[in-house]
Amino acid sequence: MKNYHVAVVGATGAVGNEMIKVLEERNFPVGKLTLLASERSLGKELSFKGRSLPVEVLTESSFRGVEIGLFSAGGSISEKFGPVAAAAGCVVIDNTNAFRMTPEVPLVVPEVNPEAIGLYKNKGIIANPNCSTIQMVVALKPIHDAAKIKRIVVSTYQAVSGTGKKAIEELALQTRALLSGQDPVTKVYPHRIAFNCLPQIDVFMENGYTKEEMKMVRETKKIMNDPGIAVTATTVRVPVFFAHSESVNIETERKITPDEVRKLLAAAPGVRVVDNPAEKLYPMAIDAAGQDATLVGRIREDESIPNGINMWVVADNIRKGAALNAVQIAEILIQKHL
Ligand code: NAP
Ligand code: 3JM
Repeated sequence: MKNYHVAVVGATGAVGNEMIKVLEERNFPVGKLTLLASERSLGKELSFKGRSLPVEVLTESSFRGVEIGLFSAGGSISEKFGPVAAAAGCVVIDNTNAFRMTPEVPLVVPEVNPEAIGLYKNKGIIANPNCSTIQMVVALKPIHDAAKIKRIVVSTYQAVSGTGKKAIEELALQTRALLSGQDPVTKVYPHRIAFNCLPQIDVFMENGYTKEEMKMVRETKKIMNDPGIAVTATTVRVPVFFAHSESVNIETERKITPDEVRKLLAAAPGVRVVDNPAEKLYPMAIDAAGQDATLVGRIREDESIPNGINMWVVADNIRKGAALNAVQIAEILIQKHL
């Protein structure tokens, strides 16, 4: 079996760290691993399969001989270095917002549209969707295939780890400060996040929505290959460290019962149904953290319309929402396309 030269761009970050872990756990055939970050990380070492590897500074010549590049160092880094890597013959799997809506670039969730991966040939780039979109479409694709979803109304409860290492630290420090009667310091978010909910993720756009909300709207249509699905989103940051939760309301063309939904989802790849109200069992962030599956529960009829379903969808935003999804794409890429 062939081994590949893989580079992780943003290796010292929350997502990059998890990428290294997932490559190791899934025994991805890595021949050589190149770890890239900024000058700030010069001298750092990270461990992979029991060996310590140096972190190198990202430059335009970092991609010589690299076959697969997993990018998670922010949109502007991907915009600049993604095409450079692709020109050097590396297939870029990009975790940022940089190329998701570029028509020639496939936007992939392996459980939903693995066939799109072949389009990597267009630009040498495959985009990984936003974390909140990924877990939602994993849960909705089987229902869309069975009953055709006409409209989605989603509200998210997103963990601070989605903002990166500094935000994880900010929630911990603010919580400790407040519990010790001290003033909390706010640096990463526009307001205090400890003991609070912020109805703003990413920047505001002209239509009054945030960019994160519009990512969910546009990415869902592209991944499901159905521009006709109506999607509206409210994205909220909550004081949770790991795993995003989502209240998802759908309206379908054909009527589908909660039991049918449970049956479909029980057989769906990447989904675990956790739905037993009598036993107080439902998906929770503390159970999804560290797991690969997208947990779905609280499945019930929306009694306010003829064909409606409500559900609660939870997944680890750093794993399925980012690192795991990217490595799953890489696995299909090497099995079917390289
Ligand atoms: P993070 O913990 O803040 O890590 C950022 C990483 O980027 C670090 O490794 C950092 O290196 C590196 N970096 C920053 N500026 C750089 C530069 N000029 N040159 C080279 N490397 C640079 O953030 P994170 O949570 O891992 O997220 C990173 C990115 O991944 C986000 O900006 C976002 O675009 C994407 N992301 C995607 C999803 C998704 O849903 N698919 C989820 C979360 C994040 P240093 O340590 O040297 O600073
Ligand atoms: C998740 O470029 C940046 O500052 C990154 C902002 C960011 C993104 C993004 O827009 O790529 C932080 C966290 C995402 C994402 O997955 O969309």
